[in-house]
Amino acid sequence: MSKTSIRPMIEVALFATIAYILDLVTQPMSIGPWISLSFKMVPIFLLSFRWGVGAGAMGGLIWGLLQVVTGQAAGGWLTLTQGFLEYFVAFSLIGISGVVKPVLDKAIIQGKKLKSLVYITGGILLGGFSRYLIHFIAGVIFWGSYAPKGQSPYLYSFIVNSSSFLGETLASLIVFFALQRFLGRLLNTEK
Ligand code: 218
Repeated sequence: MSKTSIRPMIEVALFATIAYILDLVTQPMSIGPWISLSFKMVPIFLLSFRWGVGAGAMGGLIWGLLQVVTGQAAGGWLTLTQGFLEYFVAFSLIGISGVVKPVLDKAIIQGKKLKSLVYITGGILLGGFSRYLIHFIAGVIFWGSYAPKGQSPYLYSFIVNSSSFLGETLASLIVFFALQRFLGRLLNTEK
């Protein structure tokens, strides 16, 4: 049996809490009529890139759980199935971004800057897309009645969720690109 070491566990708790607090205290930054940047997924991506899929998924799950137990999810919680999908499954799926960790580590060790950024971009897009695919599906099934008169639930859910998807993943990409000089130290878990 393999034992989970203490360090990633502490970081999961810390970064999930930071994501929750960022969500509470920051306003999305509007960059046009359709997209607002929102940086709150960054801590979960950091977890995924530092420790891999399992830690990222655990961090996302705890972030979702924190929103639910503190009542922050109330407005987005319609039914048990929908709430479970959108707060537990969707947020855990952000951790999929960690699949790039092995190749990312290699690229960073070899000092290949462009390659590192390509893997980070791939991880962020994959994690963000996986999460928002769930929100899109839940939007069609559970939020269709909120669509403007005459608009199909598919189009409505696509408009709402693709705009949030873009705002959140774009913001995360900007942060990681801005921090590229420090990636080696940010993602090094050895010391
Ligand atoms: C069309 C539509 N409206 C609302 C929701 C609910 N939703 C969307 C995105 C993210 C989250 C989690 C909280 O940030 C929620 C609950 C939807 N899926 N579709």
